[in-house]
Amino acid sequence: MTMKLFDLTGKTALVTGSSRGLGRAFAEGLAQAGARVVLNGVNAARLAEAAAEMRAEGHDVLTAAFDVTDEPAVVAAFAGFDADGIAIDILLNNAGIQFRKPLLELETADWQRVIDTNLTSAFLVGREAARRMVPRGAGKIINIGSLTSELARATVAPYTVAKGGIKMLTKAMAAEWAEHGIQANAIGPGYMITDMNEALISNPAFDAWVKGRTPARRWGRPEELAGTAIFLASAASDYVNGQIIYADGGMISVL
Ligand code: GCO
Repeated sequence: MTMKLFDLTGKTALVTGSSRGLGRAFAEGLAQAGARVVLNGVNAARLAEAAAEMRAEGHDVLTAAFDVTDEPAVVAAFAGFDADGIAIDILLNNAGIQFRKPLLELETADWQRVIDTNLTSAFLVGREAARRMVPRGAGKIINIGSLTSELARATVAPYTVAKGGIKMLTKAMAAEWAEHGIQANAIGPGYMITDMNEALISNPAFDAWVKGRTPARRWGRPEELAGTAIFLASAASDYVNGQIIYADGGMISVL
């Protein structure tokens, strides 16, 4: 019984921004739990490479190259899924960028680019997915937040605002879509070992700060987020809605 609860066999999961980094780790985890995975990104070549690697591991993988900030492209992508008979049962909104600069020096275009990529995309892709989940009376939406969904750090204001918005968008999705059998939740990763964080990891002072500020005294590994994603993507979370689960080594819980 227990394992059935976490079994994603027969389900199709779309993971945005999944050719590398956390998105790729989420895709691997959902595939290991039995899901067919649709990889997304803007670079078709990188997607094809990631798909080939995952197929070599025995996973059922499709690719869908589209820009999650481009509304016509998002609408067209889902029209393509419809035409191909692909029902997206699980949407994991992972796509995101980081841009570090003090607010006083921040260009509006850079602010907007981060908000568009990290927050508006979750609305655009979530809305298209939910338009198909509602009639089916079932669906799982997992938005990727951050420690900055709760706490601010200097020089990452647009990222922080977007991730705070992700937490509240998740609750808004739950408010409107839970009655249709859709569970919308979020994951808040801690400081993870990713390309996006390379500049921080290789900075001895920042590395020391993360290790001192995190009860687990270490950075997280992307694959350590997979279990939380599988839980939120599976029947095990059918009565969980509007939540954000932090997988952060305890950082958000301590001063
Ligand atoms: C930063 C980092 C963070 C982490 C993560 C923490 O510049 O502080 O990029 O934003 O990536 O979001 O949860």
